[in-house]
Amino acid sequence: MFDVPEFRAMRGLRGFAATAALLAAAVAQAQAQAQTPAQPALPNVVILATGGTIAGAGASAANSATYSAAKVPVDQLITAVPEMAKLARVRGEQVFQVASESLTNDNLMTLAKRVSALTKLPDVDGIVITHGTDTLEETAYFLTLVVHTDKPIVVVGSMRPSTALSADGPLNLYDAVSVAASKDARGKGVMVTMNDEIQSGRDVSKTTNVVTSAFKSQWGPLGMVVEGRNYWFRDPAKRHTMQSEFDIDRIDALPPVEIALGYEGVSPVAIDALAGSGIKALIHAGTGNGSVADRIVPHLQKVRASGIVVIRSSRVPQGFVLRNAEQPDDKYDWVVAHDLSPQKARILAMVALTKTSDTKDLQRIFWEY
Ligand code: DAS
Repeated sequence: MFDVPEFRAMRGLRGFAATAALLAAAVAQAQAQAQTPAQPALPNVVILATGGTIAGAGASAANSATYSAAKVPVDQLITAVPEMAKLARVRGEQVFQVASESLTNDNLMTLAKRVSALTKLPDVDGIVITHGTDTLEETAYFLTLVVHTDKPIVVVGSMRPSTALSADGPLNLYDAVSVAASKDARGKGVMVTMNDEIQSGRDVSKTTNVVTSAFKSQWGPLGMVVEGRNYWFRDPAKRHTMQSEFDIDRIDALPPVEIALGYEGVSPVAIDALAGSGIKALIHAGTGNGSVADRIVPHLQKVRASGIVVIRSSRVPQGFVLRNAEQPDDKYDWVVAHDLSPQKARILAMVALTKTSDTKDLQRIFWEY
């Protein structure tokens, strides 16, 4: 077809023109690449999944509070937020798949040892732990006490299941990976990203049991994370991670520590029962500034006399317990929990008791951590 000299000539010319155009395009691309600096390699972030609402699923999108926790596997959590791939090279491990109210001391130890091992790997730049919100604050505090690293570790949950309208999990997870991938988040202790805020794992608590703004610190957040950028407003005030005298790699087990609540009309039954159960310390979650009902004082004195450490905390979420104010702590040889909630005082007591049961040393530890 068209096999005439003129066409042959034209076809030759067209072939030459096409080759020239391809060459020109190749040269232009090479020049462009030469001018565009190579993109720096993305940081490596590992997501350790433990369960909770962030992995929850409800029957319908309208179920923001009625759902089953701990259903969605970690790989699905990652694929649900493809934008994270622009922040970091992300990979996931399913450590547990449970609602966090059911986590045990052994689970805490397993998780912390895995986190510690990962932080030692040169190709791990940050770690995210997805977690139920009920005990998230306890895990975050435990990790900040015992994991020796300045790499960012971020614990994250959600108040609504992944299947709900306006689910908060995907953005919380995106923020957590963003912070974990950030150089400016190094050395801040273990953090929690919820509702655009970056909270200190030590200070944060779940203060409301249904809203997405549930997580608050009485001393305020460390900062905020917005569209993948961190805005810092304060640093942690207490010892953590690299500055901690406690190291998960040298802890084999956590001693039993329990909590007894103070309230109007309280009887000594719970305290007496706990005292006989083999505990090493008892946290008294008192009213007001750690007050103890007068009929309870002799029972706590008996607990102390048996060798069990007594630690006065308060059921009141704000403020801190003053030593020798509501009770003569020096005289009774009791410890005060400072600003720690009863549940966080228990975490610190378990960790501290792996090293000392001397009450003066324990009180120092409660001032410093
Ligand atoms: N049961 C809660 C938990 O796993 C669900 C949640 O809020 O994450 O902590």
